[in-house]
Formats: sequence, C-alpha cells, structure tokens
Amino acid sequence: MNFKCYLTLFVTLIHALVASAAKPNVVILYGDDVGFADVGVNGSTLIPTPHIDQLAAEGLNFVDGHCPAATCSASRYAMLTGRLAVRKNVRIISPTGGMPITTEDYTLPKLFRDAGYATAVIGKWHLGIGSSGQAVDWNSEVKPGPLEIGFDYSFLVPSTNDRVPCVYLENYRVVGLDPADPISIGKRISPEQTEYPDARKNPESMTYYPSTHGHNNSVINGIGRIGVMYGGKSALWNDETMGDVFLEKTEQWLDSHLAKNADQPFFLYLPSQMIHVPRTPHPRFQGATTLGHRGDAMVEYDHSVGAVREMLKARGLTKDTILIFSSDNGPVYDDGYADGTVVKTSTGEVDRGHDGSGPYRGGKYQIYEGGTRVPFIVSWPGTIEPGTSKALVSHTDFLRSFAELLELELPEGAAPDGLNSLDALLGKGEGNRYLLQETGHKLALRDGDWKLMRLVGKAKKEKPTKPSYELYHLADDIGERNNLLSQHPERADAMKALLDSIYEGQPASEVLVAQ
Ligand code: NG6
Ligand code: CA
Repeated sequence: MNFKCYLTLFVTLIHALVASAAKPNVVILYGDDVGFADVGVNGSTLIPTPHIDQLAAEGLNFVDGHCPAATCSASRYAMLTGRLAVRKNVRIISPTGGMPITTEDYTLPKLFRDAGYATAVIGKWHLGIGSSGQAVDWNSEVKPGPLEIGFDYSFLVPSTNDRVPCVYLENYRVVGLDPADPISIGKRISPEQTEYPDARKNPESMTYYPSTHGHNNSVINGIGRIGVMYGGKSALWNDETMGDVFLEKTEQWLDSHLAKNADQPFFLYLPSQMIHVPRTPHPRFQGATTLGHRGDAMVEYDHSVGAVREMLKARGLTKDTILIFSSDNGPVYDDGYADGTVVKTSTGEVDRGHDGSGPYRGGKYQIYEGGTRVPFIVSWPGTIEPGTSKALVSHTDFLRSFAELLELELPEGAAPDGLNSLDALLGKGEGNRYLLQETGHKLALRDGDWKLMRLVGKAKKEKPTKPSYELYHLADDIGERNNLLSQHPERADAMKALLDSIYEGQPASEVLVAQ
C-alpha cells in the first residue's frame, strides 16, 4: 500500500468513527402518568426505583424537564412532531379516533430514518390509528398508523389499556385474531362475535376491581373499559403480562435488527402502559409497596427500565446509546378504578399515601407544574457527564435537537414549536430561557422562573372563552399559589404578548427564539 492508500484508509476510518459517535442509538422509555416524584431520585420514599435511580446516577437528571402536555395523546403528538397539540386540537383520543399526524407531517422517526437509522415503536400508542372520520377495519390491514409516519416496525396497544380494542397490533395486523370471531368497535358486525359483559348492566362482571366514570362499557378480563368491543376473543391481551410482552418484543426486535445490520443505528420508542389505569402489575410485583396497584405498577415499571438497560449492556451498546427516561404527563391516582391507590381513612379523609408530583401543584390534566414537570433523565455513558440539570427542556424540543445532533436540516415548516435544546440535553450550557406547557386550550409559558398561564373556559370546549391570565414566580412560590399578575403588569404584558401570538398561530420556534 502506498502513502495515498494509507491516507485514504485513515480518512475513511476517521469518518466512520465520527459517524458512529454522531449517530448514537436513541431509546426513549416513555412512562404513562408517571409523576415527577414517583421515582426515588426525585424524592419518592415509598416507591423503590433502584433501576431508574441508577440510570439517573449514570446520566443527567433534569429537574425542570417537561412533557409537552398534561395528557397522553397531546404529549405524544407534540413530541413526535415538534408542534403544539392545540394547533390540531389533539385531545385524549378515543378508541375510534384517527391519527392526527398526517403522512405529510415531518416526525421524529422520519428524522432518524433520514439519518439512516432503523426505527421501531413498541408499547402503548394512543395517537390514533386510521384516517380521521373513517372507521378502522380491525380484521384487515389497520392503517394509517406508525408505519406511515416513519416507523419501520410497530407492536402496540393501539389506544390505551383502559380503552378497547384490548388486543395487540403488530404492524398492520391484530395478533392472534381468529377470522371466525372478527373484531368490531361500537357495533356488532357478525352474529358469531364474542360478546363481553356491559359493566353498567353487569357490575358483578368486574371481577378484577370495580370501576366507574366511563370505564364501564365492555368488561374484558374482569376489567371495565372505555368503549364497546365485540369479537376478537382469541386475540385478547393479558393485562398482567403486558409489561413482560413489551420487553420480549423489544428484545426480539433488537436481536433481529442486530442480526441484520449491527452497524445501523436505531431509534427505539418504548412507550409503556405503566402506570396508567387499569394498573395490573404482574403478580410477582403485587404487594411490592404499601400504595396499592399504583405503587406496585411503578415498581414493575422500574424493573422494565432496568431490563432495557441490561439488554443494551449485554449487547455492548451502552456507550453507543442515548437512553431517555420520561413520562407523558403528571400523576393521577384512582382515575376511575378502585385499585387500592386511594384509601379513605377512618375519619373519612382521602389518603393517597404518596404525592407523585412532589412539591409541585396539580398533576395530570392540569396546567400547573405537576401536570408536565415529569421525570426526565438522559444518559449517554462516556459522552454526557452525569449530574443534575436545572435547564428548561421539553420533549417538544426533541425533533429540532436531534436534527442538530445528526446535522440534518429540517424541512420547511417542521417542528414549528420546538426549540433547539441540544446543548442542554448533552449537559452543556444553561439551556433555553423559555418553555411551553399545554392542556386542552390552556397554555403556559415559562420564562426562567416566571410562569404565565393563559387560561380559557372549559378545556373540552371547542371554542374557548376569552382568556384570563395568571402569573407565578416559581423560585419563591414553587406551589403556584400567589398570582402576581397585578403586581408585575409589565412582565405579564410582555409574556402575554408572546403567548397570545403563539396561541394565534405564530410558530413558537420563531416567537421565542427572536427574543
Ligand atoms: C380519561 C379517562 C382516564 C384516562 C384518560 C387518558 C375517564 C373518566 N377517564 O378520559 O382514565 O384514560 O382519559 O389518559 O374516562 S392518558 O394518559 O392516555 O391521556
Ligand atoms: Ca398518560
């Protein structure tokens, strides 16, 4: 080999090294309804979470890290598109709701795919399946879904674990479906279909534990669900093994991917059903805490997080993988199921035994900090210095931030409301000045420790009422109790102007970066 050949080889090697350093695998472990203080590292004492705590010890624990919204579908929409959910009025999607992300939208999995990654989603989807307004035929190819918006593989609980259909969907097909017992939602399509008890007429059929508040349509596996399902008996999931099934599928996908192309980086989105209702921890975790099924489900989830870390470690991938652990919204307690989470004391008071929001006000469904300030850990051993970060970061920022990491330019109009938080996510610099929070049509803007809320009438109203505002200073008032709107009119007006223009349609990435 002459000098030129050596030089070419050297340059190629350097390129390969730089490329692999710049293209780490990315795994997002997305908890469901896990509150800020449901993990030990953020103050939980009654729920042991040694695996999550270990992940935090090896990574960066963001203590002012947020999911985009205070409910699930809205957060997922904003995380995958970098766009506020209110732009498309994305609320809690019903079992028959279509996918609000269109095939034209640019998404996080499309970004990774464009960067040469393999992409997969395994877990609870709750981002709508099928086209809006058109009924999905669960007995044939179920689409559009994740495969149309950038994922190469999907294994899903299609909606939520408290909503029908209670079956797994692998790519386009319901797993284990018997064509002689077809599935339908809402109405019966064949006289042969299995019929499930109606919780309202047969409350005794809720043998797992009773439920109310809309979780009282079809009773499946002894648990009342939202929505009516017919058929599909052979395909029903087992609630208690769901966590294990997701782990098995993750391991299978990982091994088949590595067998095919061990050098291709991957993006693995793992949204768990834990600790959403109905909480059905595997019997080996039942009784692990004194907090009923909610605490026990969190212990099981911690086990799952540890199992994914082990899977990566066993395959020598720890240093090549950015592992993110977070949640889609803040905590909620019984949420309609009598699962032992909330108990009445002898004096008749309600006792939750534990506060999943820690020092923050509110939780799921709310615009207060407890609604969106969630566990948020980013680890990349060998690259990200472990520690704690106070930077303001949001999942809405992922699309723009990973584009920066992968040195890809976003298409025009992509990620309109996401900010570039890459430096903060990697533990460099102080992070962005601003952060957005939303639930329904309520929005909040953080400017450092200041928080302005833009409140409208009922969150479920299509046409929101005239907004009112509240202003808090979190450094002095962590519990958001003292509305300082009238004491700081100038600050309030400046923040109102920003928030109003964002609500009215200006991309937050332009409004907030121009400041
Ligand atoms: C609510 C459900 C709740 C939960 C939530 C969605 C009732 C009374 N409550 O409507 O149980 O499913 O929707 O949760 O039906 S989320 O985390 O997926 O957003
Ligand atoms: Ca949720």
